Amino acid sequence: MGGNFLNYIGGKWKPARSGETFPVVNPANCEDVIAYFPKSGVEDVNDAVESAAQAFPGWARTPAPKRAEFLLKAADILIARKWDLAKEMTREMGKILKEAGGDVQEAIDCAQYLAGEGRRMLGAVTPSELPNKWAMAFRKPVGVCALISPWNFPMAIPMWKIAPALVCGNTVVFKPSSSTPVLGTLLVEVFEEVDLPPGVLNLIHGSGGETGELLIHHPRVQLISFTGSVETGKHIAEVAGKQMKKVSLELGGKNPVIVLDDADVDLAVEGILWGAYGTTGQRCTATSRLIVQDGIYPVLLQNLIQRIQKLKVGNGLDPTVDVGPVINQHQLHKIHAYVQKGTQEGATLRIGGEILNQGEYKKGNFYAPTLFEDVSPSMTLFQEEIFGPVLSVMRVRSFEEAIQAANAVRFGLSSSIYTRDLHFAFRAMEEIDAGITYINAPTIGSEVHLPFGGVKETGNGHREGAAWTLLEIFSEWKTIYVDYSGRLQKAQGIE
Ligand code: UN1
Repeated sequence: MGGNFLNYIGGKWKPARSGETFPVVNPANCEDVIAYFPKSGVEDVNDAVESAAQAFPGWARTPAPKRAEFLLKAADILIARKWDLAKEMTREMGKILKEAGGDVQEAIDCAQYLAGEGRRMLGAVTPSELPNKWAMAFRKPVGVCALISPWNFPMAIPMWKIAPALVCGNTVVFKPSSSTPVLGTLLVEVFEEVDLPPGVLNLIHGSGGETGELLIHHPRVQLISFTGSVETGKHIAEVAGKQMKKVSLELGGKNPVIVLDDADVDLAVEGILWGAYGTTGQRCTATSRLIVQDGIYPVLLQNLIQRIQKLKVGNGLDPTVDVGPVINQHQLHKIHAYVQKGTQEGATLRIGGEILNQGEYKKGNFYAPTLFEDVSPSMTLFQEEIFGPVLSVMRVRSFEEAIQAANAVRFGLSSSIYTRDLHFAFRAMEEIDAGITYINAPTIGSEVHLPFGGVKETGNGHREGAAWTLLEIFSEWKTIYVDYSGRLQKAQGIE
């Protein structure tokens, strides 16, 4: 690693036309500058979109099973390189090594799974209301897709978008987060190695505010798939709406775990720890609210706090570390501002609540795993996505009160309930307003072949993950009627 990285446009590696670059640093040691990346401007974006547009007709005509072969070959390379890539990911993004391995694995799973669509991509044949006439529908690609991915899953989320886009026959301009461009580049290099035709997958670096903005406005971009903040998502939806682009958004979460009196305490503690502090709380699916019934409250909180005290914060390459750094200084201070606001609003800070910047923590962006008690739905801590290792706890009397609290936010991504009572487990499945509900398991850990996404401000109605939901995003339906009667037949019974 090191030196200058480039954009990948039309099968060639190129700097930004302006020659300008930006650095990427290791969040566990900000003195470790990993590399410099092109700050792409309007000409670079135009070149990338143009190259995708030129490659589109040829790629759209390539048989889907052939397109899928590129995904399988890419998956094979990722398997061989899994732990090398994971190490680079820990250095660039901070998550602990075993989680980084999971991120690469999710990309592998996704590529393998979606390659199957190359031989499936089912359409529909259905009876016609008229004799001697066939009615059917098949899927066609959309066109040039702008894929804009976040930094928290630098390999999995790009693959969630690239694999379905490619297998459906679209061409792509991919802009990884400017915080994780190394991993974005390493992924594109894999597709170059398997000889994906030039122009089918283009890579462009730069910030969301500049490069991303140019990309979403480009008139030849027909589809935008974005994962990130609600605020940016709303802006993209507006831009896309005005230009009638297809748009798929995966946005924030404020994911609750409900623990009922009859729950297995140890199991719940394990799940809450993993959901709230795994990936340093930087998942859209992270557990950020804990809603606990009165009877189990004292023992659950006592056990949980004891376990939080033992979490080791540090560089994710150290195998004894549980919680890695926060992505950057901006996020670190944003987390701390939420924590200060929590105290001001009357929540009780039980553990953590501080930036760690002494000794071994001096050079990185580290935050102490934090837990607040006495949090109520009117507080900022309860409502806003913090994207850091901060868990807010609320005490409730009943299942009904727990559901009401769980639903009292503008997000609806993931959720969980710990109970041994089937009655309440099934009611939670139905009554929690979220795209995903886990029973006796944490809010994180979705599998690639099921719908992933949420309700309310978490998204705009699309789901990633499952092939059948992804195909709805990345393809268009074409309906065909074949009338072989040899005469004019009129539908709707018109004589
Ligand atoms: C995200 O946080 O944006 O369910 C994605 C999970 C992972 C995906 C998280 N499989 O936590």
